[in-house]
Amino acid sequence: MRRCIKLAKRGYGRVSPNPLVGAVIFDDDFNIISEGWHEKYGENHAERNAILKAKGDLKGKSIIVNLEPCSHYGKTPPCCDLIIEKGFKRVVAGMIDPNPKVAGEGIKRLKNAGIEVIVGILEDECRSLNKIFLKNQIKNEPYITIKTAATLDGKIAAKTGSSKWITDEVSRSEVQKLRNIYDAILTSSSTVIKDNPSLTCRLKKGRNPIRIILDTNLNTLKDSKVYNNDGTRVIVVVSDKISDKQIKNHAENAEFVKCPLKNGHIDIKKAVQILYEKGIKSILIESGGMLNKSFIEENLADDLIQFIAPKILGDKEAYNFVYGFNRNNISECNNLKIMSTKVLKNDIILYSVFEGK
Ligand code: AOF
Ligand code: ZN
Repeated sequence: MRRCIKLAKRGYGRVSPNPLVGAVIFDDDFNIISEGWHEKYGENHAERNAILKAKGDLKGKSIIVNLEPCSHYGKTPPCCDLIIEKGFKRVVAGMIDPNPKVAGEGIKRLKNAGIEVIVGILEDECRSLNKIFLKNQIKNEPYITIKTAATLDGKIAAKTGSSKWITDEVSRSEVQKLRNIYDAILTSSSTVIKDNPSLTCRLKKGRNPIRIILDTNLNTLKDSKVYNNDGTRVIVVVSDKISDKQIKNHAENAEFVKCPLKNGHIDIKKAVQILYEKGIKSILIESGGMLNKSFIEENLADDLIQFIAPKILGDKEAYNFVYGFNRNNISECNNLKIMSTKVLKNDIILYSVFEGK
């Protein structure tokens, strides 16, 4: 199963809105006969790729896959039909497919064909691998992660605004990996104005995420780097009070979405739903304390990825990665669950999930 998960990750950035899936075919002595993964949206599923690559008869062999084999006709025919046709004796699945078109039907069909089926191996890891797909299928909402790069005392910039370079180059290359995973990166107009980021993915085999800018009053300059015409989709979410004329005069290659306001700012709950309907299944927020706070306060963020540098800024006027809750008691805190940590060269990454998510 660990091998399946590893193979599945080769699909990062290429399979959305479909799940990440890897499959391994093996014999009774646990020799690997073939492996495959879901490589690209709309193309063969992992199981079919592993089967097509295998040489020789597959009768009596076993196949292990991190997601239940499908039973429906989508862009491709049902994988469980192919597994039955090839005469496999055993199927091991990491988890049930949450897609209502499958949801246990694949397992049932395999069992009815006399195949031994084992479900739930490394299930937590399998669920975490497909956390985006799971949330999309169950809630019809995008998966939202807040990413921050801060000092030990939680500062993302000094009071002068200087924020380069809190974390080191190893951390920054990890951020590139994240940008390759999410459908879109979301930031605020103030971050665009202050930092002029490009928000691209500079990995060799990576692809650029869609760029989303929340710009209530259309304050960003149209020659900001985020509007570079590099073939990447750019979406600007503006107030529904912004006129078509203002939009026409702004960046030519961007799409504009008008959104109602809440307390003078974009209603992010509405914005997120509009974006989901536009095909954005996962969002990485790379912004400042205000926007981070809004996503946390509206209970929209699923998890938090914190890059922490071993530095202390210590100025109470410096910018915090979350700003403006004004809470007086510890009992009013937002609680998270720490899932894992990764020690890099100088910095660490802390992964936590918001309580109730
Ligand atoms: C994948 N890759 O390896 C597996 C999937 O439209 P289709 O035919 O590509 O079907 C997509 C659904 O198939 C997907 O939502 C999931 O339920 C199931 N399994 N999908 O993209 C795979 N095994
Ligand atoms: Zn399938």
